[in-house]
Amino acid sequence: MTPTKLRIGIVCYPNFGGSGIVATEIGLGLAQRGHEVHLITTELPVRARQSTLPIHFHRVEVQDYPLFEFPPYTLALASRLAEIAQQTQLDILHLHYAIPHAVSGYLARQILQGKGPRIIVTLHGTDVTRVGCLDSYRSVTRMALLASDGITAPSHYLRKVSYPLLDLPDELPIEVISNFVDTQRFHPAAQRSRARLDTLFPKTPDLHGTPILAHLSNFRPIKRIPDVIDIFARVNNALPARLLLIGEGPERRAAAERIQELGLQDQVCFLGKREDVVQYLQHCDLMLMPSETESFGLAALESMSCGVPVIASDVGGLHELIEHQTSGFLAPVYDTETMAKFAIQLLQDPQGLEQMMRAARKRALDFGDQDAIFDQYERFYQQTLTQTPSSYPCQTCEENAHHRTQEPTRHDPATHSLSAPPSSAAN
Ligand code: GMT
Repeated sequence: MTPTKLRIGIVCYPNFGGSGIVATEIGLGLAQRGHEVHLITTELPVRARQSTLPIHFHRVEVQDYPLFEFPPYTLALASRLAEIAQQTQLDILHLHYAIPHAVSGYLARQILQGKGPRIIVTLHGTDVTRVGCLDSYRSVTRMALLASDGITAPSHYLRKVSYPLLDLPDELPIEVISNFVDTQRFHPAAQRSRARLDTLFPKTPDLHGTPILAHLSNFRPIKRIPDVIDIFARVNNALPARLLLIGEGPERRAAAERIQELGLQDQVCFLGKREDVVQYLQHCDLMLMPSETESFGLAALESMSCGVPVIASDVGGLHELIEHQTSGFLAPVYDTETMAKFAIQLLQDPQGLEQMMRAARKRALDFGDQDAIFDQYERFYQQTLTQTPSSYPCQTCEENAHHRTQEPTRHDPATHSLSAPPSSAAN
């Protein structure tokens, strides 16, 4: 889209979490477009490992010391960001997941004495809804966000709740830029076949060819794994089925125990963490996402892009992504009975299932195709670069109580005035 090539630093948690995936894919997509991309993380993110694109990787080393109960990652990252920003003359520093990355970015700017790249923070979900809003983190996160040059969120839901939860002023712009998927990589199977996954269920040959429900997550309590199992058990009572669990996390052991208690162990396959999820997803019938909250639900979009409809709780960004009864189903959170009812209804109606599979794929193409989203990020970066860099709070006027009570949106260091930028979008 834009001919200007930028030097972009990207910071994220490099694990299997959605925020790390989104951050890495933005980096890869923008490198593909000719920008100079620097990934600054504790290890090379999963999705960057197999890429041949010329991405620069800078490891963040967190030095430990016997006195420390917790190694100070925030400080190590801040020092590394300042060093890299200076060495590589970054134009943009894009920080994913506010805690503590927004604060490290803020500190890096202080080290660079206000010079250096424009700082953009992408809020992802629990950095606002579960962690950022806690007393232990809210004030420092808020301060770092006020001092940033731009903030984005992947859904209107997350944008809206960020204001009250982080106590942000209404005038502070938060740009909604949706999460996205590579619809060419995450695609429906040329020939969908449940039988392709039969080898994953070797102990139940009599069930080979029966429907397969899937769940993909990091198995944290917020994902409601017991509800996934409950929905599956209800479906299986109505019609024989199988369950594919993809991912790894703290709830996995309890899940295995519950499945054993229900006597369903031979119908459930734990695949663990996978980098190659497409080949499994694209042969499943349905995806279950009964999460307690979800700012976006990246796994739902990936599943839909593979032509697999999602039955989800009607929360957060899932409400914006899934069109109820067209490209999936939404039910009240914790209502496993209704979610199971939708699943049974669909699995008993092959034509309806086919139709919904096509609608899910279409929704992914229309809503979250990555090229349109990369255009948006490029525009947002350019817009941020045309603004005066933010430097709130500033040494010169830090003592000015007026500035604090007026809740500045962006502080202009040239005039020490505090005003909303031209593109200010009200809450
Ligand atoms: O916020 C989190 O729980 C972590 C984060 C992650 O790294 O997995 O997930 C959030 O960010 C994803 C990418 O933007 C979203 O798709 C997830 O919906 C969101 N998770 C929650 O809001 C619970």
